[in-house]
Amino acid sequence: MRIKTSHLVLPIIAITIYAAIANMHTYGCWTPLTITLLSPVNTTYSMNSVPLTFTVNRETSWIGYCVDDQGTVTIAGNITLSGFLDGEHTVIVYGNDTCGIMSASEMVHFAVDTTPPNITDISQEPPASNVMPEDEVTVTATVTDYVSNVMQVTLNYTNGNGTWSKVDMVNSNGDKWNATIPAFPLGTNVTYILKAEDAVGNGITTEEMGYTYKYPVIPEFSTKVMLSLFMLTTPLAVLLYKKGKNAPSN
Ligand SMILES: [Ca+2]
Repeated sequence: MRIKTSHLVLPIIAITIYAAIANMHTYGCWTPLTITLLSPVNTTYSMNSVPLTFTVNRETSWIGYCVDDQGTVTIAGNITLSGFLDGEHTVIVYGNDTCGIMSASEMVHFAVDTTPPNITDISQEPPASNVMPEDEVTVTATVTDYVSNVMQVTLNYTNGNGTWSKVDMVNSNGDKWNATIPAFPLGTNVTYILKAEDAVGNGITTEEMGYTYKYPVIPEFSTKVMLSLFMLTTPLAVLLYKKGKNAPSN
């Protein structure tokens, strides 16, 4: 009996499907490849390197990762991702199972913040040249931070006796922070430093920025005496000037 080619089509298809099913069964292809990212997580890191850690539920033939949509990089397993700039980032891990089916982890969003806050516009009231014994001194500064928020700003001051006092500065208006140094006796030389810290622990002091703030406590009468002298001498000077102007010239 002669077998027509058309009679072979169905058996071949059946055998192919059976082989494929057997192969899928042998290699567990019925179970989808699941990639679970353990690190990084959705948070802000204070270092520019982050561990890339993940698990898979079955054998893989290929694994790769993609950071910030910058292309896929092949890896053999967990690694450390490095060289991140401060800011927001994403990462996703891809994998092929032994049946050649690709899966992907969930995309993880995270941030990197390695920079301490910026302290600017530091001022005090009364000014450093005019602090008298009864004066409390209010110190004001602008403090900002890139990526994470300003967590804490402190004012540290000393009267030169070797000990430092610390007071938390209050966020009064936008990026403005202020705190008060108590009054000190006449002749005291006060030194103060501001320290700021962001939400992930990056800190800086005004001393580290190269700024030192000092003021002496001066006598209370000095300004009043100066003012009285000014009020007394000014009319006298005007009078002498007018007299000189009106005097007949020789
Ligand atoms: Ca920061």
